[in-house]
Amino acid sequence: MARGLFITFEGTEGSGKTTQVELLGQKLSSRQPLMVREPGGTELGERLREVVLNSGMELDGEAEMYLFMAARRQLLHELITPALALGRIVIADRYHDSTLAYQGGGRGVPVSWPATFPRPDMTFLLSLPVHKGRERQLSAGKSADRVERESIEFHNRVAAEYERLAGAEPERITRLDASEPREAVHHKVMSRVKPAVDALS
Ligand code: Z5A
Repeated sequence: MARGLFITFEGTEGSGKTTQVELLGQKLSSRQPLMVREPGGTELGERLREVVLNSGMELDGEAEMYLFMAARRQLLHELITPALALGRIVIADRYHDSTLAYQGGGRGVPVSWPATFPRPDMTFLLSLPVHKGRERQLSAGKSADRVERESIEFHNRVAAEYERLAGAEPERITRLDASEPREAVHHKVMSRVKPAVDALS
């Protein structure tokens, strides 16, 4: 079976994931990559996004974890798995490492990696001090969602868990200094992505 290339971006808020996803998508546009963001990308995912991020509902941490994972499973089923099976490139703005970091590291919920969730071929962790990411969001005029409104201690635990995950899987997860200029970060992303893309054709 053909297997495309599955690339994910992770990091705390304002670390530049969406910026890097867009730059990479533009660079690889001739290959028409599938670009997705989490939670979202399907009708179920977008509805669950509203519930977990914007509804104001008080959620149990484990219930929240299952909602993120239900959205992910539907995204895999509808879009990611078929695209990879056709040999396409998939670029995801957050994936299961987010649940490990936020619900696992941040909330202390036990989170495992389901056997039916494929591991990305490569993951970029955009590493930035939490307060700098928040400053970027404030200067961009972005209002905080339910998770973003959590305490600085929560976000520091999330950042620490991301660092731990990167240390545990150095071959998959490339840690990048997200305080560097956008183009410098993109250049480092491309230096890892290009050989893998060349190997596809
Ligand atoms: N969440 C969860 O808890 N569990 C899960 O399983 C999943 C998610 C999947 C999703 O929110 C929330 O859901 C998130 C985790 C939780 N909440 N938190 N925290 P979202 O999708 O709305 O937001 P986000 O994923 O956190 O992304 P973001 O905050 O929008 O930021 P970003 O994508 O990392 O950054 P950006 O939009 O590319 O850049 C932010 C600003 O910085 C912008 O003005 C850029 O122009 C600027 N920027 C970008 N790069 C640079 C550099 N290099 N230098 C200077 N300025 C830069």
